[in-house]
Amino acid sequence: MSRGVFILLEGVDRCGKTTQVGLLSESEVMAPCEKMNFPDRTTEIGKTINSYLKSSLDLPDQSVHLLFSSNRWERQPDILECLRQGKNIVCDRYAYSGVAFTNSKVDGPALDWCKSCDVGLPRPDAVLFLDVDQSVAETRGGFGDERYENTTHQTAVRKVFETLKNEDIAMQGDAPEWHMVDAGRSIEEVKKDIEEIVKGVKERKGGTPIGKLWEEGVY
Ligand code: NYM
Ligand code: MG
Repeated sequence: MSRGVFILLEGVDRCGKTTQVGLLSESEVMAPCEKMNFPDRTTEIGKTINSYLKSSLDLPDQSVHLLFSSNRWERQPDILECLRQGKNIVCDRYAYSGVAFTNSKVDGPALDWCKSCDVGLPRPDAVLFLDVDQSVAETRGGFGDERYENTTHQTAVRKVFETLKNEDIAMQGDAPEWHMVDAGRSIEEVKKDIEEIVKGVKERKGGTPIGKLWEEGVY
């Protein structure tokens, strides 16, 4: 039995990720599929993260960064088991959000420090970046409800995503594939585009070993 593929959807807040993760998880191209999302607010660590995002708890930037990372590590065994059992994973945010949202803070921790916490996690086969104009994202419902949801921070977050994309492209062979998806279109158009991308990823990555994130090229 071949392993499952690990598809990650990333982007700024209100880019439509959660909608598309839901649709992709039900699409036949991903069957059998396990849907995951980070932060996973259901765990004890996730509940603390939720309090931080709702601004009912303050923490130093490094401390909350480690909680976000730890929230991924606590799902590491499940991710590996799924992939080994031949189940595909579609994931709503992962370590890329982790690095982008922390490193983009004013006087935030350095990029390499941010990345180091997630080095060795199961590596996604592909990062699908849902790209939407910041002005469009901000008109979508709920923008501004949580910490980080302001124009200045979101603009800085985009720049770090761009850096991470370029680093992965420079790593070539073993890095996740990056695909920029124009998420300013209708839900149906974006969905079709994503499904086509995923078909290609399955063909290219299906038979390869499960990789570890950011292990080569950084240290
Ligand atoms: N976020 C998400 C981080 O700051 N670090 C992380 O590691 C992850 C996974 O949490 N603004 C931020 C991005 C979002 C916020 O995510 C909540 P969501 O997908 O809106 O529930
Ligand atoms: Mg959000």
